[in-house]
Amino acid sequence: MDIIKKFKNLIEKSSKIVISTHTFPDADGIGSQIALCLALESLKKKVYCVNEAELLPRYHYLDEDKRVISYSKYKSLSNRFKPDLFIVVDTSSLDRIGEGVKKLTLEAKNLLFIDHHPCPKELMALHCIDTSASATGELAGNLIESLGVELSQKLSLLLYTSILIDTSSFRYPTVSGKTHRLLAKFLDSGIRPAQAYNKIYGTKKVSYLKLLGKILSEVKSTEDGDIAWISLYESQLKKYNVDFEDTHGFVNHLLILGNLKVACMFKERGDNVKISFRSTGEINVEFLAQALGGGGHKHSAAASRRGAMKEVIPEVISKIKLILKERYKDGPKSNSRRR
Ligand SMILES: [Mn+2]
Repeated sequence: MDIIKKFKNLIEKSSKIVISTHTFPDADGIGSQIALCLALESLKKKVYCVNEAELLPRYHYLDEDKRVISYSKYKSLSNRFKPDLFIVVDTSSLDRIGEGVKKLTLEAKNLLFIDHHPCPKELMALHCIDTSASATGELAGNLIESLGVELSQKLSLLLYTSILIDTSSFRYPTVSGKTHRLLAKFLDSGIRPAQAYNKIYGTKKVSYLKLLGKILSEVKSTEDGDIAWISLYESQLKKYNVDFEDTHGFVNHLLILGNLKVACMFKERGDNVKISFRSTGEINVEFLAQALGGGGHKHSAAASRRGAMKEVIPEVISKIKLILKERYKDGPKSNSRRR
């Protein structure tokens, strides 16, 4: 396999490696980053995990050995080095890793993206990018195995969590037999699904549930049920004392609706509205997000729009209506979920 060859060649040539991920990292970015770090260290490589900012406390359990440091901490280290290889995981855009970390990449001899987000073919050819992978964690797991490194419990929990979070508990179309064969190896290491699941989803307070209840009780949908959406205001986060970062999964609750094609969540964030899109399969929400200046995957994407909620919501919903109308103008498609 081409990606594996590329990766092994680069690793063989490198002894000093820095690994980073995008800003506001999720468990896929962090899990893949730390798993790769531990695997490469077991091969006697010198490795630093450097992110633009420190990890949020909620992710500390993934980083027991405190391997991830902030850019400013790294700059203050006396034994920092010029890396032979700089690895960026879970994004293929240097604009997404933060200003400080971006500067660090210039010091490296080689740069490698390990990612599963859609990107130009040219970039894909030069890096370890596989858009068919369910998560960067799946890719990282394959690469780690190719190095002959054992999938220990520690590595397995990190990578299992990566895939769990990026597939919304293994429900997205990117989850394949290959994904599950890798997941089986993680379970064989001794980790248990509940162990990973509870750390990610089982840590909330009653106030969180009340906010979720409030948001879901105000769900809106088009008459035919093709589109459903929820909205979250900053004043509500304050009132219920919930962290913005904890609300990303709210939109997934809409996926239980029978006739649904596209689910959206609008989140007020200062002068911007963050929009999350989910598709139940037929509609490519990546295009939708791109049309609004964002991006993502076919089944899950996001964009950000300047303006007030009351302007952005109707604008975006009418765009989606147009897209659906165009797609279904010749009558319903035969592969429709409801039929
Ligand atoms: Mn990811």
